[in-house]
Amino acid sequence: MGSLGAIVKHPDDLYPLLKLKMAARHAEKQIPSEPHWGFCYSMLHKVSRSFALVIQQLDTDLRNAVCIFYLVLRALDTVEDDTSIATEVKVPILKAFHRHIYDRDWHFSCGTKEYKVLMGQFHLVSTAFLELAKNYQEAIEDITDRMGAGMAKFICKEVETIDDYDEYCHYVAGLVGLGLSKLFHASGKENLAADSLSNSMGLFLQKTNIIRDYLEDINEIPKSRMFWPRQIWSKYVNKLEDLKYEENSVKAVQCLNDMVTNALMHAEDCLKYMSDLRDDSIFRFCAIPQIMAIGTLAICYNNVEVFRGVVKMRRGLTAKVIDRTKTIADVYGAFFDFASMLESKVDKNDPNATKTLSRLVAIQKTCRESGLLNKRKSYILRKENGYGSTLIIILVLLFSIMFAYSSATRHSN
Ligand code: D61
Ligand code: MG
Repeated sequence: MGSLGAIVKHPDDLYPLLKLKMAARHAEKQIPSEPHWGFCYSMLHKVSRSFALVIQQLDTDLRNAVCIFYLVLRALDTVEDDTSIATEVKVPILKAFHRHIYDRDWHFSCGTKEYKVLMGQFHLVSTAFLELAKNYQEAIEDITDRMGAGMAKFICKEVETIDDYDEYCHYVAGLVGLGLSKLFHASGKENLAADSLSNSMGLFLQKTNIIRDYLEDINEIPKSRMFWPRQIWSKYVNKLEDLKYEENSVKAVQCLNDMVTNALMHAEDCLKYMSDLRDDSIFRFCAIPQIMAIGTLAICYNNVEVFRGVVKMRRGLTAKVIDRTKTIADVYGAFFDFASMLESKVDKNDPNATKTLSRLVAIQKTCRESGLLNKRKSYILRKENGYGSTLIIILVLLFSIMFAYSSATRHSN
């Protein structure tokens, strides 16, 4: 659907979309003038528009550390993801990456498009890294070391069991959660969160990506990449690629629902992590991606389109999430709404229906027990399938003008 069509169907997307556009424009104007910091921030905008927006609202000193943390790990991930690099070249780079960040002369060319630019100019990221406070540098180095070693381990190893799946996701995303918690603590704004909760924040996001990106990853050239654990998909098909063929649609959707049910396990830890945050901008930075994740799971669940193309949240809905996520009450509200949407999509004949429903009920219970549900402006699902407030306001205005006009003409007669 074109953007105009989307707005006619969801008129109350218009205001948050415009607001988001202005915020993005404002953020791009704020790019620092020193060349290395300028490069880092403009790279951040090119590589991840959504993370760039949430990072932008952190205070300068923490923002710089998070920006470099992001770019260092994105560069490491570019090495991991480049399927054209031979294993014997790739593994040593992944393992030594945490040392390369201190070396302004280190350089390795790989990746495509904006990732290629990031790798080509990596010395500018190193230069900025070396200007960070020592405690930030140490946290970034430690996570880069552990992530690189974990990625190297999985270069030669497939994700077989659910434990392997959790272990892989720990390396590539759970560790980001641990590192961020360290940076938040180092900034003096937050208490240090428990590792298991920080890990869950990353697992929930990574598992959502892995579910949503099935088709893109399986079709990867020259070699497909597979992250769905055999222990789950082997219950439904003989080979992971069989899920994409039309004749297996029923099994494919059951497998997808099994994967979504697995991801939902982390939702309650995420709610606990977010409810412990005290700083407003750190809170928003953490909460926005989490709400997008549960929203993405809700649209992917029981949806065969995941095996046919890209299933993504509407841009307008994303803009609404960014606009309306201010407090923990908004998070409970969004999790409650998306859990309800998921609940309405569960088919009684799905092999995991009971398990899925019990996870959803648990999430709804946590949200209800917060005592904050009725304090919210009702959220996402509101007016999702009708005409929104904008249209109603326009109609009311139109009618009042007509009424005023007709009564004015009546009085003059
Ligand atoms: C609070 C706020 C943000 C959080 C968090 C807690 C906990 C964890 C994360 C963000 C990380 C979530 C990663 C989810 C997206 N997955 C990927 O990008 C995959 O690559 C993983 C390795 C590189 C991680 C780089 C990263 C990502 C987000 C960050 C960050 C670093 C630093 C600070 C803030 C956020 C994925 O990438 C390709 C793709 O998704 O298409 C992959 O290769 O599997
Ligand atoms: Mg990767």
